[in-house]
Amino acid sequence: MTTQILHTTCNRDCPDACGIRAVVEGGKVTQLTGQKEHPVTKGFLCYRTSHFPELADSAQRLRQPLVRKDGVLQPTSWDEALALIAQRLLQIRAESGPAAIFHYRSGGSLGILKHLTDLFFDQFGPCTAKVGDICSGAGEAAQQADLGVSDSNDLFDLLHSKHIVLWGKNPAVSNTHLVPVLRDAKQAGAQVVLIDPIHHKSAGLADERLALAPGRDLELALGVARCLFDDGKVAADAAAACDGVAAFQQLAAARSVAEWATLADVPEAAVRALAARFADGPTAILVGWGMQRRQRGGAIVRALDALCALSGNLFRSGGGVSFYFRRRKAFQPFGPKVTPPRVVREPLLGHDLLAARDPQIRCLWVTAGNPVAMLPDATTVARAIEQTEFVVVADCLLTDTARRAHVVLPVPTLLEDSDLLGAYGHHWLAESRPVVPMPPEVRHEVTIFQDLAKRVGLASFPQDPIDQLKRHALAFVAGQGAGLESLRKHGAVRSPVADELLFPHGRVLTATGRVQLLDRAPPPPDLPAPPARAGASAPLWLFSNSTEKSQASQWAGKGLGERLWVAVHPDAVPGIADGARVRIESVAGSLAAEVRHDPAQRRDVAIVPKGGHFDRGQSANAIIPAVATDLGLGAAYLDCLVRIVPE
Ligand SMILES: Nc1nc2c(c(=O)[nH]1)N[C@H]1C(S)=C(S)[C@@H](COP(=O)(O)OP(=O)(O)OC[C@H]3O[C@@H](n4cnc5c(=O)[nH]c(N)nc54)[C@H](O)[C@@H]3O)O[C@H]1N2
Ligand SMILES: Nc1nc2c(c(=O)[nH]1)N[C@H]1C(S)=C(S)[C@@H](COP(=O)(O)OP(=O)(O)OC[C@H]3O[C@@H](n4cnc5c(=O)[nH]c(N)nc54)[C@H](O)[C@@H]3O)O[C@H]1N2
Ligand code: SF4
Ligand SMILES: [Mo]
Repeated sequence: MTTQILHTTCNRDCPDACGIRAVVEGGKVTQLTGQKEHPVTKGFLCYRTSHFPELADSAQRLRQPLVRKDGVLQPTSWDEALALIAQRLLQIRAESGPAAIFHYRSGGSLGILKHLTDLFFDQFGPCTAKVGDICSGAGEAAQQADLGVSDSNDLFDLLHSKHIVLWGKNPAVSNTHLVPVLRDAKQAGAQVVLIDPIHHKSAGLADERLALAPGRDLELALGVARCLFDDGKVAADAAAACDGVAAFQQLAAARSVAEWATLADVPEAAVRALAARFADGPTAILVGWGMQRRQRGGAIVRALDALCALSGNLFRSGGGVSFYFRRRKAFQPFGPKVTPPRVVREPLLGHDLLAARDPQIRCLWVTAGNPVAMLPDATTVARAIEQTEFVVVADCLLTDTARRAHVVLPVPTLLEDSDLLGAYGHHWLAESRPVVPMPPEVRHEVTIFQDLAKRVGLASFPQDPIDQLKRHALAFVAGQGAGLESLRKHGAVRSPVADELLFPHGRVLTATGRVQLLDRAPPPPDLPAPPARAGASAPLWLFSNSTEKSQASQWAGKGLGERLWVAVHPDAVPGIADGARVRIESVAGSLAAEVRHDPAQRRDVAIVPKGGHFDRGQSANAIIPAVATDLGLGAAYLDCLVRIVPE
């Protein structure tokens, strides 16, 4: 049996975009590790991708196209599947116009060629498109408003930091390749502070931990700002670099430091100590995704931007307020931006699908996403999809969403794909290439759309081979050492269009060149709690955080198991034993689960894993109401109160 060592790049929705080293024996992947040469991957992969072959070989893997006949999904040929899709797309467009067709693409693969899906529907319509971003919408919109861009200093600039604040972030689980950088920074003398209501694996990295009250980051940030103003620690150049200093100072002055500390539920001394760290920089804020998935998520991230700028940490090496790395910046788009005839708001997808009129949404195309499990108010999302006349799902796995489709199209997995990747956790670019061939009845998404374009008469859709499409995408950077041949020769290449420092000249990218400081501080939302009843816990904040074993709804190995679990402090559920069966109730519904006592947690939180399957009754989203964030149409997944009730 021949053994080959082959390399590719992970395309999952993860900040790291790892270089993968695959050992392939007799045409099968027998081991996956990280590339040692990749400056960020450093030779290791996360649990979920190391164990990916088990999932790719499981019964969940889609290996041939399926078409619904007599109510049941049945294997069919590509010709039959694509002929049916072409006929229905043409018919629905002719009868109801392209607004009756809605294309939903999520982040199942971050490959840049996946954007050709958007191009197809832009050219065929333009069709109804999604707006908003349930993942990072609020944070990106906040940074866009404040800084004119959401991007970051070089990842390794953290080695110059004196303090690194992990603000609502759990890198040990969801951004694992940040961990060695944090360790190196600590070796070089940096202190790490973790600000998170939840006690999790990254606590082991922290020199100090603030377990503040859920959603009270705005109050904490204003308390820190108040200290900086009171103690004369606002940077000398802040007035010149920022617009709105006086108004922001007024927000901070609305309460005393002690009052802000009480509202955030942390000791006053901790607020003062945090302010001292900002004054004694360079201090970097690494903004996590969790707390911007709240109704005030935009305002919270804006407050962190303001803290960074006012404390003089925005323009210096070792500083910065990093939420995102602009992963698509280096790539040339495949077509112009078009204005869709109508939009569906991603955080309110179920509602908007059902409410759409003149025309109704008659066709839904889902690619690289499992909205039935992953969008809030999942029960309404499922119902809306079930009621849609014609649903096509392109995926590698038979998901909750695929089970509701009329046509299911099997596409390559991350080990079979061919594409280009940027990363949202560092500035390296790389290529993905198959380490194993895809099964015979699986097709690359680009070729699916090329075939479909011919069937529906779209002459303008590019029919070039995949390598040529990659060259098109790399046209901006090919002359600067990041062409396709360079990527192939060197593996990952640092993006030539990303500087070491995001703002090296003391100016940001807003219209005035100055930071726009937060000018309003909305109070915390008044959230509805389910009614009390005998034996039920007090209202608890429901967290649905990333777990090591899954990538959203894609579970490695045995998956979540039979029963959903919910972790709580024992005092939060008086009379309910560890291991007891319970129901988790919100105003939107309830789920069966098994209690896990965790004395390290606050007494007002309940934690379930992100990504449970809807049809197995394990998706937190079945009980999470659909509410948009204040900015960027994100989803306020975490503003959800539940009670734990014995079963
Ligand atoms: N293993 C694994 N890794 C993943 C993913 C996965 O599903 N599994 N998903 C990927 C994706 S899609 C994304 S977008 C990223 C991000 O994935 P996320 O899981 O969203 O991000 P994290 O930053 O790890 O986790 C959010 C953190 O925010 C904290 N948090 C929640 N509310 C608050 C609050 O009010 N205040 C503060 N200070 N903290 C709060 C949570 O307790 C949690 O620790 O990770 C990617 N990485
Ligand atoms: N309660 C709660 N809900 C959440 C979150 C949370 O923290 N809590 N996090 C939110 C976040 S941050 C995100 S990003 C979303 C994630 O939500 P989704 O993007 O829906 O995530 P997945 O469940 O990973 O679905 C991605 C699908 O893409 C498929 N796929 C992989 N590669 C390809 C490919 O090349 N082509 C195609 N067509 N398909 C492919 C996978 O098999 C998988 O079924 O979930 C959100 N939902
Ligand atoms: S999911 Fe993230 S950490 Fe895991 S291999 Fe892929 S890029 Fe690396
Ligand atoms: Mo995400």
